[in-house]
Amino acid sequence: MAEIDGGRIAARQLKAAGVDTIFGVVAGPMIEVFAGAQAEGLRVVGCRHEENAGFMASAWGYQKRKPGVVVAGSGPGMTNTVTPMYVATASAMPLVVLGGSTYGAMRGVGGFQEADQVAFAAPACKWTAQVDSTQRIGEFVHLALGKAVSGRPGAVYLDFPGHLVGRRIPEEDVPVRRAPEVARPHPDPAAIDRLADLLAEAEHPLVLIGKGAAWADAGASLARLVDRGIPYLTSPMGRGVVPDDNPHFVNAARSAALAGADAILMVGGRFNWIFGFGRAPRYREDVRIAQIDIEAEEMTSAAEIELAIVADAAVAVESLCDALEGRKLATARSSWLADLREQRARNEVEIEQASGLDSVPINPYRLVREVREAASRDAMFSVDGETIMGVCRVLLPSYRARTRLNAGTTGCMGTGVPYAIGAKLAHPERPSLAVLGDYAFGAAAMEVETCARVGVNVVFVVANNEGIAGHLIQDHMLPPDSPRIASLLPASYEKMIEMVDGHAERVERPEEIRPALDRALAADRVALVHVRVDPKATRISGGNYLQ
Ligand SMILES: Cc1ncc(C[n+]2csc(CCOP(=O)(O)OP(=O)(O)O)c2C)c(N)n1
Repeated sequence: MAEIDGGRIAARQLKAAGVDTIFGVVAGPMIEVFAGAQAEGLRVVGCRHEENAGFMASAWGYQKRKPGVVVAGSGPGMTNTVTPMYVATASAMPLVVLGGSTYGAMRGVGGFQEADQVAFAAPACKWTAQVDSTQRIGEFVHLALGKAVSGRPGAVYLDFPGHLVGRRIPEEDVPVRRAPEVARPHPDPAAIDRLADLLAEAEHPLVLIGKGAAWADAGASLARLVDRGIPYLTSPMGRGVVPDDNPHFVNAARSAALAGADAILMVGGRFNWIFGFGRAPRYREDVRIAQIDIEAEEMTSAAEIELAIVADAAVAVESLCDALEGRKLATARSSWLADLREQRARNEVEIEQASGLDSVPINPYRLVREVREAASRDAMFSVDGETIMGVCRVLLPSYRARTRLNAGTTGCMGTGVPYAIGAKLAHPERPSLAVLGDYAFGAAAMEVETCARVGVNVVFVVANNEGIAGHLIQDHMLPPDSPRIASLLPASYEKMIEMVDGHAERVERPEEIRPALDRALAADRVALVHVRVDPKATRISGGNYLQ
């Protein structure tokens, strides 16, 4: 009778769920899972650190609308995945970590790499479990995959005691489970009518778009809604759900929009720090707030929500558009939209001016303008760093849902490199650019070797301002004459790509940026454009770098 080991059982279940790529660092006791994945025809991306594997898988899953899967070895291999699990849950990205743990007979007596891994994972995850037999591995993997994408996506952790992974059992004892087709939750029609009244009667309505709308692919419905004449703002990763060149997009007049709105509809976002908690002083005291979210628990937050609709964002917004069809909106009689457009134009003047500077060392606004002009509309951007992320926020557009990845809800540096790799593996046909500070690049730089080895042609753009936020923290926030702890060497980062025979560019002058970017985008291999930018340059506008 044919036998099968626990690793192969896990791999079969992954394949049945449509997962064709997994990430990880090969280690015991999960060798059989990696081997099983290869035997089942899955692509195994061997990474240089489990944390990076976790971020790559999160980005891959977010792009594919499937669970991203990481396989990690026991002890420190698994604990290295805790940060990506926390980030994935906070940023609503679907991530499944399969972690090997110490063998049963060694538990409690100082087994090799023994750790309470489920306890490490628990606060970072929406669900955790430990496999209890080889027979049930497929079932547990099925559960883990489903939990990661159900409702609001997030991280789940499944623990594999080592002795269960390598054990062989008769093949016919192993059923493969099929993922359910989950219909999109529809909204209550009466609530949609109330929401239509709320927006139709408001003089200063505003729509807020979060990455839940990106996940739900609500772009077409949202465009139909805002095109009725309603301005909208997005969260950083909600960019592109409605293309940024929509005339109702007012992120550049964000403070004025939040402060002036009398009725707000939040779609797939949260009233956390990114949206100023949805209350005064950034909002009007008397603002009326409605919210559409897939999670009922989201409706109890810092903000006072008047009307909460638990539903899929795309379906709910489409129903709302139908309910508004043929109705006149009170805002059409006000100057609300025109005023915000004027404010937007005023705010953009200084930024556009900075982006035209041809000073040496290069101003970061000039760099990002060149990136904007070199990239195609379908480009995917991963942005990571402090100053550079703030500059990208105001200058770099997005035109499609889920093409913008950044440090997210947790503000996690070190995501940019792996996110760009995960996105490229999900959509090899689209350009994937990572625009990174020198610290942010360094946090995961060794993954350039993964790119070269696996054949992932990401373009890394490193804005090197010689430190954490350039010299800002060192010179203005630390005591004068203190050791330069926030500074970094002006290292030759292009050499890190030469090391793996990638395409390397070093740029010192503004006129060199565009040709270097064009060559990097055309190179048929991983590429890095190292740009020396002014360490003294800071962001122009106020607000947090993520907002
Ligand atoms: C994991 C993590 N560690 C530390 C921080 C604190 N932090 C915020 S921005 C930043 C680095 C910014 O420097 P860089 O990436 O060079 O970009 P720049 O601001 O210079 O453009 C750090 C370390 C963080 N947000 N996340």
